[in-house]
Amino acid sequence: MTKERTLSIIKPDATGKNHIGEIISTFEKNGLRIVACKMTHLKQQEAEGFYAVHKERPFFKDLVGFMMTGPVLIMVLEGENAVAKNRELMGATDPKKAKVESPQSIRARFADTIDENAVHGSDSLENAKIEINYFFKPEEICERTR
Ligand code: IDP
Ligand code: MG
Repeated sequence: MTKERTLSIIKPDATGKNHIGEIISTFEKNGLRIVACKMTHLKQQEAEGFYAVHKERPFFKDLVGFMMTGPVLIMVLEGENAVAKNRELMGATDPKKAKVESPQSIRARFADTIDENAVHGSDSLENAKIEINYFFKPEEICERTR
């Protein structure tokens, strides 16, 4: 087991439905700790840059548009196997699948459609580092002192 950091975003559908607390609570109850956090309304350039890996996908424009429909909560989560743990807690990309596979997952509980699915989570340790650097300066990440 190794301590890792991963990037989580609570997307505009979930912030709009007032589910921030329940989502964070899910992370904390499952061994993930928030070590950096900011609430922001993404600008087009920020959203496009963040999802650049998906720029050839047919849903890219809609995804970027959706991510700007309201505030997002961007967090760095830390814990043992944080990348995989967060993906497990999130559930499948399509909430309909998540509801069948993992009814207690965040997407099963708080999302209904594949395009508005409550949370983002880094999919590998390598991408976690890139995504954390995209949104946070090193000094914005709080080391645990007690
Ligand atoms: P992930 O968020 O589970 O890692 P990705 O395949 O990386 O899923 O897709 C990024 C985001 O793009 C998804 O979370 C979802 O918001 C959106 N998305 C993915 N596939 C579709 C689709 O088929 N239609 C519409 N939106 C999609
Ligand atoms: Mg992804």
